[in-house]
Amino acid sequence: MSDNAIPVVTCPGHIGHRPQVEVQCGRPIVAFDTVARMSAVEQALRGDDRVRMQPPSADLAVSGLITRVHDPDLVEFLANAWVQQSGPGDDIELIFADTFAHPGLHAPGTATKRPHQAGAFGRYCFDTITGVGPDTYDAALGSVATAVTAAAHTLQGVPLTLALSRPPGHHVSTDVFGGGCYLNNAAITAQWMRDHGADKVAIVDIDFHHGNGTQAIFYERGDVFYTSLHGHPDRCFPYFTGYADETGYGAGRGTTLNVPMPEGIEGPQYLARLESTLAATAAQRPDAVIVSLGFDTYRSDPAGDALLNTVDYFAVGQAFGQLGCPVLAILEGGYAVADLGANVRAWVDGAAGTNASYPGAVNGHG
Ligand code: SP5
Ligand code: ZN
Repeated sequence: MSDNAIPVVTCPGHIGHRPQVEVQCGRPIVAFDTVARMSAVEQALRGDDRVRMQPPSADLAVSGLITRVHDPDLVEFLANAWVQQSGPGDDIELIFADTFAHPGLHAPGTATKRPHQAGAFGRYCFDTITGVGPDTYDAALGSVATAVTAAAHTLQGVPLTLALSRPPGHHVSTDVFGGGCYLNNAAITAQWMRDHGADKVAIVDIDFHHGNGTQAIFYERGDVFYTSLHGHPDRCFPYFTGYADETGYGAGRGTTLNVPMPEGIEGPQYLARLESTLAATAAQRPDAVIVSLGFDTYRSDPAGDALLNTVDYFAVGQAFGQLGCPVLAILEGGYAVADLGANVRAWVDGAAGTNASYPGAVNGHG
């Protein structure tokens, strides 16, 4: 452990969030976002002497930060959902929506925010894969605290910091959650950095899925640049966002950049897209870059159809390490648990400029 160690902030509260099931296309399946994901990542980084692992700051007043980005009604729903909607004596372990506030459902001219308590889940959630259990909200709060604790290092100029946030966050907009996410860690953290001295923040989202929530939160703002590489919405969750013609609006015109990718993309083609995305990011001259760091672009990941190898994450990390501004990586998805730890370590090796030997790696370009 040295003075220029890489801060890695852990997320102790995540273990309370243990979804057993999610429903994909009407079929109940074993939930993707397991506790084991984070154990794999922690185990891969623990004992790495470049890294200084630390828990989130206990005194962080997270609730005030969250409503800088999220609608207080969404936060209140999440805080109370389990208690209000799980029946007494029920042996249910997770609650879901059964009716969604689809725009076509509302009588013409009426508010879209019908407050009916029984329908609240379908008002605030957009899918059937994001259940709420007894400790989900506390875990989500801890996940935010992890990211913001890490961001304090970034604001002090630390070149590389990691937040091992779980549950992930990038699918949550101002007032709608989904995609296995409950509170938008990256967006809340970007806002916190703006509130604490950063004039311009860029978010580079390399989770396999489009970060519809982060995009929506900053779509009409010029102070937070959002860019994403993701599976094309013509075939990939969350389907309705992430097209290349979504480029921002109003004051945010030109500060959203989407790069939808074809099925089966391999490392070299992926890295070429990443390089031009990062060039556009650097051209914004951000004070800091937040990486929404998902590993579901891995070739054996069950949630995506990209074909990256472990060595490619070394090259991806290198590209971020060469940006020339402080980088804060916040974990998002990544469900190939057996290789997740190695993939995270490869990314850290690349971003930290470690002279690791990765078979097949070419300096600077993987
Ligand atoms: C944070 C994160 O990575 N959330 C994304 C989770 C996406 N889960 C995939 C959902 C895909 C559903 N499509 C299944 C098609 C079978 N009919
Ligand atoms: Zn994802």
